[in-house]
Amino acid sequence: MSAKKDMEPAGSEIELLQGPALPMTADAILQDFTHYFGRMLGRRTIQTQTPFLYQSVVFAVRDRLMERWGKTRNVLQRDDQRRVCYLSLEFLMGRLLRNALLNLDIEKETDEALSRIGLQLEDIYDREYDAGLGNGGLGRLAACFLDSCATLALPVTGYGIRYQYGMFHQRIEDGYQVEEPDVWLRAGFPWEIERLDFAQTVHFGGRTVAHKDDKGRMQYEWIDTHAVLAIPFDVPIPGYRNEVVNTLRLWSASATNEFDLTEFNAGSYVDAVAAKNAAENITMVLYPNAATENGQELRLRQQYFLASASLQDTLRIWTLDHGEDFSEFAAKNCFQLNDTHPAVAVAELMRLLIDRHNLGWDDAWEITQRTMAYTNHTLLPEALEQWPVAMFRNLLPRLLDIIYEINARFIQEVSQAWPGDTDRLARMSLIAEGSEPMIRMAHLAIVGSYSVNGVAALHSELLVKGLFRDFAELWPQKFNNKTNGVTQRRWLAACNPGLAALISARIGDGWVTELTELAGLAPLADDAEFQAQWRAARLPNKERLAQKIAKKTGVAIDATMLFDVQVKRIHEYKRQLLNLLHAVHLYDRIRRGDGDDLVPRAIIIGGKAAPGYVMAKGIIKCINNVARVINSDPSMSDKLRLVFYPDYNVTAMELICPAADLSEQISTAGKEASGTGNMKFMMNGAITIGTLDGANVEIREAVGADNFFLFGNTVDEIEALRGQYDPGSIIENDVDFKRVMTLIESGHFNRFEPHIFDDMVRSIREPSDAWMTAADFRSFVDAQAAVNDAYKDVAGWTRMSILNSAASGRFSTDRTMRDYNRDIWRLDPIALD
Ligand code: 26Q
Repeated sequence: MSAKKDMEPAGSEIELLQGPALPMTADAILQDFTHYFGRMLGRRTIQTQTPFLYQSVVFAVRDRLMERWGKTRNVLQRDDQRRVCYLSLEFLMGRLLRNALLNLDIEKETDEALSRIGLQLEDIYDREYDAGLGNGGLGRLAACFLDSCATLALPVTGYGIRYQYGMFHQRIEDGYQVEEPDVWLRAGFPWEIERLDFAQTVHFGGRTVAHKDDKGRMQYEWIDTHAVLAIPFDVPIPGYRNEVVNTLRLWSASATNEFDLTEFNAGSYVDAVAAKNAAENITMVLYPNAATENGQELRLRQQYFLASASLQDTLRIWTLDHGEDFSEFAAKNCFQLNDTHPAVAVAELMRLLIDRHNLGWDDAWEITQRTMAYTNHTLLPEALEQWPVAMFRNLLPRLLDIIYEINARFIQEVSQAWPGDTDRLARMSLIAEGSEPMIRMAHLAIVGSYSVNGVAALHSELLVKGLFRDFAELWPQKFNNKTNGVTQRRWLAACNPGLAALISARIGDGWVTELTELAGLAPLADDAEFQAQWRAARLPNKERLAQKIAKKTGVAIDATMLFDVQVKRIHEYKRQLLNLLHAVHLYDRIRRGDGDDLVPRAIIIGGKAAPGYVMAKGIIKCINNVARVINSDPSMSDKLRLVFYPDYNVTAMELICPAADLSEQISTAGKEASGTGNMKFMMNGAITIGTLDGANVEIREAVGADNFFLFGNTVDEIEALRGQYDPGSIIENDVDFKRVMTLIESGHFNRFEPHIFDDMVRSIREPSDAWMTAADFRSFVDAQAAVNDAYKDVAGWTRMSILNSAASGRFSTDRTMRDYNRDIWRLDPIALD
C-alpha cells in the first residue's frame, strides 16, 4: 500500500473523528438543535413559520452523519479500493430528512426531542423543499441507486450538477399548465458542504494547436479557451443502519479569476461582468426533457461541464496516491454513464489522459474502454442524442478531434469485420452524415464502454434486436440487462409507515434490507383477519390523499372509492389520452343510465409536460376540462371523479403510491424502457393494469397473470399493425368508442373554447399515430371492466393486493445494485472497522 493515502490536501488531521461519537439520544439531539437554533441562527423564540426550525434539525442530524462520513472516506482511502463514479445529469432526491432519520435509526429520538418543545416532527418534514434536480424516472432511479449502494456499503459516488433551479413547478390555470421557477436554494440547502478546495477548471471554446515534443511525438494543446470554475458541493448519502455514508458531489459553475481578468484587461468591465454571468449560467437550470430541447448549446455545456469536472476530480484523487502511474487505474475506477447525457466523458477521459498525463493513444483508449459503462433508458429513436459537429467544433474543438480519431479507428475495425458493407459503416459511424453532420452520442458511448445495459428484460432484448443491433453483432458480450428497481426504504418503509408496521409485525423487518422477504406475506393473502388489517392500514392513506386532493383541487373524493392512479411525465407514448378516453366512456355510461354495476371510482392523473411539448400540454388541458364536466355533474357525484393532481413530484408520490388501488401502466408496447412508478405502486399493494411493456412484463411474471390486469397489443402485434392501422374504422365499429369520440368531437368538454382539442382528437384518428391509442381502446375498456368486477369482491381484491406486495421483492434497487456489481462494477464492500 502506498504511503500517501490522504485524499485531503496536506495538513494535519483534526482528531474530530477519534473523539467520542455524538450520542443518538433525544437529550443530545435537543441540545444540538437548541445550539443551532439559538446560537448559530440567532433565534430566541419558536415560530413555526420559519425555515430555521427545519434547518436546526438538519444541522443536528448532519453532525451525526458527519463523523460517519469521515470514517467512510478514511476507510476508502486506506483500502485504496475500486470505486464507481455514477455520472448523471439528474438526481431527483426529493426530501432528505425522513430518509436520514430512518437510516440513522433516530426517528423516535428526534420526534421525542422536538415534542419536548412542542414541535411535531411531521411538520418539520413538511418544511423541507423537494430537491428536484431531475425530470422523472431516470433522475429518481439515480437517487434510489445511491440509497441502495450506501446500504450495501458499495463505494459509489454520485456526480451531478447543482442546478440553481430544479424541475419547474406546475400550476394549473384555467386547466392549462403554467410553469413556475423552482427556487429550491432560496432558504439554503442545509445538507450540502461546499468544497472550494476541490474546485476544478473546465474549458470551452478556443482552438487546438499541434506540435512535436522533443521525442518527436505529437502534442496537442487546447488554447484561447474560456475557463469556468467547477465548485463541488457534497451531500451525504447514509446507508441503512450500517454506519456508511457515501457522497453525492454536485458541481456548481462560477467565473474564474483568470477569465474575469483577461476580459477586464481588454478594457470592458461590463463585458467582463456579462461574461461572468455566462459562466454561471451553465448550472442555472435543469433542462426539462423535450424534443425541442434537443441540440441546445447550453445543454452541451452542462454535459461537458459535468463530465470534465468529475473526471478531473477522479484523476486528482488518483494522482494523490499513484502519481502518474496509470497502470492500475482501470482496475480501480469505473464510470457508469446514466444515459448518453454524460457520454462526452468518453472523449474527455481520452483528452485528459493524453494531453494532461502524457499517455499514448492506445494506453489511453484501453483505460477508457475498460472504465466506461453505459446505461440506455429509451427505445424511441428520436430520443437518441445527437450534437451538430459544428457546435462541437466551436465549443469543444479538442474533443471533436478526439471523437474523429475514435471514429476513424472504429470504422477500421468494422470494415475488417464486414468488408465492403458500406451501409453498415454508415449506420454505425459516430457521425451521421448529411447537410448538418451530427455526432451520435449513443454510438460514442457504446464504442467507448465495456458494458451497455438496458433497464428491463424486454427493453434490453429490443435494444439488441433493434436500435443497437449492429453493435450487438460486433460485440455481443458488451450487452446486458439490469432491470430497474426502487428503494423500499423510501417507497415503503418511510412513505407507508402504517402498512410497513403491519408487515413487520407479521414477518419481521428483514424486508427493509432484503425485500424478497415480503414473499412471507403470500401465505397470509387469504387470512381474513390479516386482510382486514391490510385494508385498515391502507384506508388512512387513501383518506390522507383525499384530503390533500380536496385542498389542492377542491374536488371531494371518498376514501372507499377505487383509487385509479396514473402519475408520470406527460408523454404521448405513456398514453394519458387512453386513460382519458376510458374516463369519458365511464361518464358516458353513467349518463345514459348504464352505470349501475360500476363501483365508485376516482381517476387521478398527475404529471408535468415539458414546456415546449405542445401536445403534452394539450393533454393536461383536456384532462382538466373533462374533469370539470364530470365533477360538476350531480349524477356523477357518488360514482365517478376525475382529478388532475397538480405539481406531481417525489414528495407527491410518497403520498400517492400508498393510497392507490389501481396502477395505470398503459404505454404502447415497446416504448416504455422500464417504468419505476409501476414498482412503487406494486410494493404498496396496488394492482397493475398494464400492457406488456418495460418492467410490466417482469411484474406480471412475478405476481402471476391472475393478479395483473393485462390488455393491449404486444410489441410484435404493434409492429405488425404498422402500415395497415386504421383507427377510423376501429372507432366506427365500436359503439362505445364511437360515443366517446362523438362526445369529445361535439365540443362537449370545450363549449366555450372551440377547437382547442382538434389536434389531439385528430392524432387518435391518424393512421400514422405511432402510439396506436385506438388499437388498444377496446381491450383497455374490457380490462377496466374486469377491474370493476374484481373490486366488488373485497376479499378477492385484498388478496391480490397482498400478493402484489408479496411479489415485489425483485424490484428493489438493492437487487438492481447487486446485479450491477456482480456483472459490471465488481466492487468490494467498504470494510468499516
Ligand atoms: C434530452 C435533451 C435535452 C434535455 C433533456 C433531455 C432528457 C432529459 C431527461 C432526455 C431524457 C430524460 C429522461 C428520461 C427518462 O427518465 N427515462 C426513463 O428512465 C427510467 C429509468 O430507467 C425508465 O424507467 C423509463 O421507462 C424511462 O422513460
